[in-house]
Amino acid sequence: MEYGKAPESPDLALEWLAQHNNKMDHFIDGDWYQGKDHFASNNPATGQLLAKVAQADEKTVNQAVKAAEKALPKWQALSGHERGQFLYAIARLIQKNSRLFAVLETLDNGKPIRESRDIDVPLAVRHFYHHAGWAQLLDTEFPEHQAIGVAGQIIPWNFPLMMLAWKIAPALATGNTIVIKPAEFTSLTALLFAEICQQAGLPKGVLNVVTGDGSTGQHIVKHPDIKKIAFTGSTPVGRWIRQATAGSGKKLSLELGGKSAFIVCADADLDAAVEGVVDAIWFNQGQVCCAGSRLLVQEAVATRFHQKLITRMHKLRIGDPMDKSIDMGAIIDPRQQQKIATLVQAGVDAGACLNQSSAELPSVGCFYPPTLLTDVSPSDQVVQDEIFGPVLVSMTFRTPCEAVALANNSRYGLAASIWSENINMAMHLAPLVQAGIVWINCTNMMDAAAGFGGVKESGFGREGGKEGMYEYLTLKPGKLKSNASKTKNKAAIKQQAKSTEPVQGMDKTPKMFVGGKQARPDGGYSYAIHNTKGQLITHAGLGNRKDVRNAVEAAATSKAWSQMNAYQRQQVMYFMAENLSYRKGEFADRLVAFGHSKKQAETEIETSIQRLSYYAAWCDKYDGQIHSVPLRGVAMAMHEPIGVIAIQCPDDAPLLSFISLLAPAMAMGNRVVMTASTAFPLPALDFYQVLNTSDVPAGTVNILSGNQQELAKPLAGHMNVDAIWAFGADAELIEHESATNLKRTWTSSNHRDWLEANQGQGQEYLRQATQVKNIWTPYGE
Ligand code: TAP
Repeated sequence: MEYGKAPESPDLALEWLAQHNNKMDHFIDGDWYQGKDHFASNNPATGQLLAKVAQADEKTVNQAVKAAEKALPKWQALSGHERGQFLYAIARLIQKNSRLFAVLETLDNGKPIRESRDIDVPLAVRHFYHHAGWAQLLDTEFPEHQAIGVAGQIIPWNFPLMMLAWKIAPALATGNTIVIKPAEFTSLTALLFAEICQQAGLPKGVLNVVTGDGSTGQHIVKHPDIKKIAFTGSTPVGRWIRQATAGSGKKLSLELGGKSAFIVCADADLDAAVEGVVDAIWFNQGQVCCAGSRLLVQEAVATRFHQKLITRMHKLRIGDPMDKSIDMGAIIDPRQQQKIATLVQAGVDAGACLNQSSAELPSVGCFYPPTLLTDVSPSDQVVQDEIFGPVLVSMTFRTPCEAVALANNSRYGLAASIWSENINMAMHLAPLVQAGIVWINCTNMMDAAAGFGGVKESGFGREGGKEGMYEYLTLKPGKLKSNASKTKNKAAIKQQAKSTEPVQGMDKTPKMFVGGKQARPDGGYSYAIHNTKGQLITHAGLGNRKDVRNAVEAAATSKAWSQMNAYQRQQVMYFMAENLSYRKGEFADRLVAFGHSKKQAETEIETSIQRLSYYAAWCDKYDGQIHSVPLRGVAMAMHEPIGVIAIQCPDDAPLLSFISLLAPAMAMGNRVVMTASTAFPLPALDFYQVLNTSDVPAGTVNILSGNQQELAKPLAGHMNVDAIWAFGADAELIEHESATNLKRTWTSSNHRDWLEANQGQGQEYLRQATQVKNIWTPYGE
């Protein structure tokens, strides 16, 4: 049967553009703000000009930030209920104007009207309703938190309205004000949205939209009065932003690229899986961050599956995105089309077999056919790089173990899709795959109630769900002391500056602890340790980059701790508390030698024992959640360990701070590389005795000593370190170097009173020690 044409009328959107004389300005302080220069925004399906859009320079960005700052106090002073009412009004108004939004989005982006009408716009609406609810619940659900301030948000062109909603809704709900920049190719729905906010009566300056290219984004990133950057886009730009914001104290969330695996087991419902692939890679022309672009098929069914898939691929309809019966629309821009074609050609040159849809493409506009590349190798460029187009690469596997190895052989970790009629097998694979989202027998499921975001070079942070709310919140002042408060061990820290001069020769220097064994520093150097009166008490090993390498290797290859269940970890951690209790006397001597009074030493040790017990208790209680998504099935938010965490300990309370950071990381199943306090590393180095007698598997905890500043760079830059917490060393250096593999960072410029339970322990630590994986499983036939 042939399809007829079912075109949607563009008139509504064209009229809206005409009302603006096809020339769009910025939206600042509740009104239109004239831009100096304008660039063309074209319809990718026809190449025709839709409107001229303003280019924001530094002055315009400053203007927007000023308006956002001015609006902040009143916006924050509103009750959660009052702010929720605005979000609710915005949701209602988008719904009322949904046809206009859908048509404008399709004209501007080239995506099929069916998708903008049925997916993009409803999901945007859903985000505002969902977060209207969070605004209402803010005080009771996040009592210790408050808004960050002015949020700078930068979004890509593939889901312009949806990405905008994912960013703006939580920022407004939490009481932040906003400066947002849409992508250069697709600014129009963001400007229509600004108009909707005007209609909703949103106070002036709460939302500011500046349009422009990457340079506008750079001005936002670098603006000193912007306290939070939320970025969605490519990994290279995300990496630059990480470096540009290093040491600035800006909170950062990065939603970056992906190369998600689509795993088809031999027992899968193959016809359903074929439809899954269509949705995974040909939805939105494959310009989807979480696109299932790497197909992994079990060898036994690979030929049959490829045949079915190719047959289906030839039936896809490609053409005018305004046609309601079209499957695939236009690619965003001729440059992106060229990039796709070049990468595909490179794949073919490297030996891939090219299968392409035989559908006739429109003679004008920017189109690329659905493509399948088989006979590729795991290291091929087309397998490793994000193509961001309708191109699927396919490989085969024999065993589930091999499927996991292939799936994880990527620098990205955004999503994965697993197809099997054996739910035990699928649920076994889901935690093994390194990804922020796993879809079982489904794909591309998204909802405001479930967090979305990746691991590895797909970035960090989540959008949606309770987990997404924390991205726009910070702890209330008073919870932490500021830098101004004096550290207790000031004298020792001053002394330490002199004492890191290496001392030749080794004696009874306390050793470092690597891979379950005591280890001498690779360089053979030690440095002098003084007490708080400045008297020399002993020497400690001066670790170097080779010691870092050894410690990270030990942590990365030792998997036993992460494979233990929560109950087993809990037993070991209670055992650690017990063993520390047995050694109270030795640790007290160390602390007294350092300069503590006997009473201070006893208090610190007693609190350390309690803290170990506190996190032992949390091992089996920091549960995930079943999110209430509109699906006949479940979306499980699981708390997963991050992997290898490098932790730089502060100088104050040298035993307690060490344990306060070690214990939550261990409780959640991470392996750690601890860098002891430079000034007084002895209690941390002594702790190996507790570890050795408490059944902690070798490699789980590695302890280095030396100059933290020198160890910071190799640790922060190491590709096998997944997160770094810096309570001692320079935040700027750590954050800058962390951009290598986009590891998560937790740097604290505030001094903490480690003896205080509300500062030295709590769920903040557990959140830093985990990442949320959302696993979606529909049920029913
Ligand atoms: P990018 O080139 O990274 O652009 C994203 C946004 O950043 C655009 O608004 C862009 O402006 C701006 N930008 C460019 N250079 C900048 C700089 N130096 N400083 C600040 N801002 C800068 O990405 P794209 O090509 O638009 O989008 C595709 C990428 O986004 C893919 O990698 C895709 O996987 C990723 N993506 C990820 C997700 C999630 S949730 N993980 C969702 C959607 C897309 P211009 O457009 O004006 O250049």
